[in-house]
Amino acid sequence: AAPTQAEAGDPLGSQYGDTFIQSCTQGTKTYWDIDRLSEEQSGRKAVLFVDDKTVSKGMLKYATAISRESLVDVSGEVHVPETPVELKVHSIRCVSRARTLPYELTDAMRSEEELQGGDAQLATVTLETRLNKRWIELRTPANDAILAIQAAVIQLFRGALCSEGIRELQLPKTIAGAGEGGAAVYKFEYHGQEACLAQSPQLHKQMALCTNMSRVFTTGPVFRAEKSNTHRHLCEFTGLDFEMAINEHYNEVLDVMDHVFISMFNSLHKNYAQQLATIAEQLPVEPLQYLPKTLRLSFEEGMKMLQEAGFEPEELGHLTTELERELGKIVRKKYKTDFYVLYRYPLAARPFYTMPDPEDPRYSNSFDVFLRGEEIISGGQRIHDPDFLTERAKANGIPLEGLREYIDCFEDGAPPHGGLGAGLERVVMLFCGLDNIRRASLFPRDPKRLTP
Ligand code: ATP
Ligand code: AMO
Repeated sequence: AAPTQAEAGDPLGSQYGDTFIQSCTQGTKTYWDIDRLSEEQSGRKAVLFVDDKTVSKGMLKYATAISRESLVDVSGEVHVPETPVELKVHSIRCVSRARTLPYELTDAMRSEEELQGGDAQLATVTLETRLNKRWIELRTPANDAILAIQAAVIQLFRGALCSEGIRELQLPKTIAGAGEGGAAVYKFEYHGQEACLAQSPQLHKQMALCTNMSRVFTTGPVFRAEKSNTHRHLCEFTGLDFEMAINEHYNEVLDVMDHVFISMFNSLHKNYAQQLATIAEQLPVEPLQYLPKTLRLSFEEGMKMLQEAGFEPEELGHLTTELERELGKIVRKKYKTDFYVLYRYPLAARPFYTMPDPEDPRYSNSFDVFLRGEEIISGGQRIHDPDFLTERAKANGIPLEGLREYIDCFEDGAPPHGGLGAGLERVVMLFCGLDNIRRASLFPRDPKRLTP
């Protein structure tokens, strides 16, 4: 019987999958905390105990020799049914013996800063060590909660778009050319041709709009070969993308973004409050502030705010990570929000397919969306005129070979369109206020990490 419905004295039956963490003795009883009673019990605290008045010396010796994190098969009875459930062991068998852990789970539940200040052995438990032993790290409640949030983010993204009647597409990852820029792409030999791993679904989500579909979305792995060893770049991440025909203005894309992400944040706060509290316990964070409708500021307004605060941003160039963060602080103070859009970016800072602003071609019909002062989404209107697209690709030094069909498809009638792309791990990292994107990925890939 599952101990949720159990009464004292019920037989425990056989519970495969129990994990030993700690033991202590009180009187004649030896106790273990177990953290994985069974799937439906997960998150419920439980203890096992062996009473040496009722079991043989041999069995007690066998039980106390089982190492922490081993998996055991236990039969016995429910002694105390309320949480923490107490289970009295009649017999126990070790199913899989764990090696001595490189560090205790109780230490894995502490932040690296805390560990740095303590014992010399524990000071070696850095993020790097934790990523090397990812499977151990992921036995802690905070990491489990991060993965629960990650699963919810992709589900809520999909749910919000499906509820609008937008169709999900599966798009190729093996493609002929670099979608986002020439340098940062993984190339490989594909049956005698050179191929690339898609840096985003950009080309094909746009081509999908040259059919009868007017709004589409897709989720899936994307690959970036930049040697970006930063807290927020991965070499492989999960892209959350949508693309739509627009009637008048790329604000229509931002309206969909608003619906998807505000409803996502509301739902995460409502339905994942427990997980967010668990994460914040180990990795403290300021509560996220956001408005019912996303604040929209022009890039120029943003630069002006930075200048007024004494910074010197490039007015028509790239906004550095440091200045993005500074702007985040200024916006939070002035508008009480950590979630905002900067629109009308300088054209020079955007990919070749971006539509220039018709009134001032130094700018473009594009935007980035920020959460806690860092970019989580990029998007905008695309060029749908094939000649102009070719001209912009050439001007940006993008090789045309892999882009021929992409550009060609706009010759057969293409609607004005726009869209956006978010990075799942970035959204999770910044929503939860994590200091490093690797904590938001089950098995992160960066320029120095291809394993585990
Ligand atoms: P994204 O690729 O999401 O836009 P980003 O905002 O950091 O991430 P861009 O502003 O588009 O990147 O910058 C262009 C490229 O430079 C990115 O593909 C990114 O991988 C890389 N890059 C950006 N910031 C850094 C950084 N601080 N260190 C190393 N590489 C960076
Ligand atoms: P961009 O290159 O800005 O735009 O990427 C879109 C979003 O993907 C995430 N992201 C990353 N996450 C982890 N590691 C990386 N190296 C990384 N690079 C990007 C960020 C970013 O906002 N095709 C356009 C989108 C569009 O216009 O529709 C694109 O890929 O969250």
